[in-house]
Amino acid sequence: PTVGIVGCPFSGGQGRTGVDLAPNKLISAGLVDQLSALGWEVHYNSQQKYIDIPYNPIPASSPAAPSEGTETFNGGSTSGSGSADKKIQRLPDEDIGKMKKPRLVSAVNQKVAQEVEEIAQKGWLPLTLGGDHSLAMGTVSGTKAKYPDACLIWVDAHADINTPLSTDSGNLHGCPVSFLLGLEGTDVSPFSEWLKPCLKPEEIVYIGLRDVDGPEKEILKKHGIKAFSMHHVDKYGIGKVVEMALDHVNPDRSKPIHLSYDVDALDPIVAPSTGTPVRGGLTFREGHYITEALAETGCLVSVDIMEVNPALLDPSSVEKTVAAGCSLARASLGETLL
Ligand code: DIR
Ligand code: MN
Ligand code: MN
Ligand code: MN
Repeated sequence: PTVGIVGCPFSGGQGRTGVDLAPNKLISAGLVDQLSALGWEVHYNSQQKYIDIPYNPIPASSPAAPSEGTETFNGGSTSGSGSADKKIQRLPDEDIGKMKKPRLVSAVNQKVAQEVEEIAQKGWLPLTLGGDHSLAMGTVSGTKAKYPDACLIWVDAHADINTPLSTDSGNLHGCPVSFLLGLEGTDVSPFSEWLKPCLKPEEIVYIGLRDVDGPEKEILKKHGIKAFSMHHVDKYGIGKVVEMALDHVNPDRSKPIHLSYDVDALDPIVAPSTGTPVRGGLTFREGHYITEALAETGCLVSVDIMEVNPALLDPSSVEKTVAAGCSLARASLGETLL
């Protein structure tokens, strides 16, 4: 089997820089060799296609210090010292309604959608390393282009289903699911120029929720979207929750599965270096059980590992979080304990 790693160094869907450093960190930690050792042929993109997007992603006042040799198209890349950067004309990216950095988020996700689709069309498994979770607009769109009947398993502390109308923060990493579903307010430029609603409410299931905004709860209820919160994990155990989740979106275990994994689903003790940690999360084993059980179905066709932020907290926290990102990727691609 072949995996195509889409490293996407993007932080424009939320307010904290550093999440753009995760793809390089996960690769530096040895992910390519680890996946090769599991028997995968591994292809890894250069991230080059993401650096020439012509929107200024950060306010002029932001301090910026990109590390040498790190290709980013957000935090720091506009500081003027990067040689690649000087060739890029930066256009303003004003808020649209409440949405922050809409042009940048849209342009990046359009490229991600193309890249994920290209990899999937070859019959390879796209493994997208975020970057923030707004990138799932692109990854899921790309997967759905190849596999129209794919279901989506969203592992997260958050529902990420705010609409451009309901969002309080304006951060688009809190909104990707509403765009994929085509909810009210998402038929808006520049997204509507490429992002077509591709997901039905009965095709998504959540695991790990514990920080859901009021309007998001209403949206989940209104559309009858299945969600297993941490309460359900406590009540039934993770084994039963994954079984019930699959029974909902994939009763015959016959449909392709896209797994979109936000590492903040894990407890902050397990994955501390992430932008919006919420206590009371999945244990290390619960978090990995989900990926192992999904790998066992043989239906996984696309995987996202999102929201690792190597710029947050101390070196030991970063190491834990990066290691968790790598081990979740390995388990999703079939690593077993025995
Ligand atoms: C919140 C937080 N619901 C928002 N969302 C986060 O900004 O819309 N998503 N952190 O990952
Ligand atoms: Mn989250
Ligand atoms: Mn998320
Ligand atoms: Mn988040």
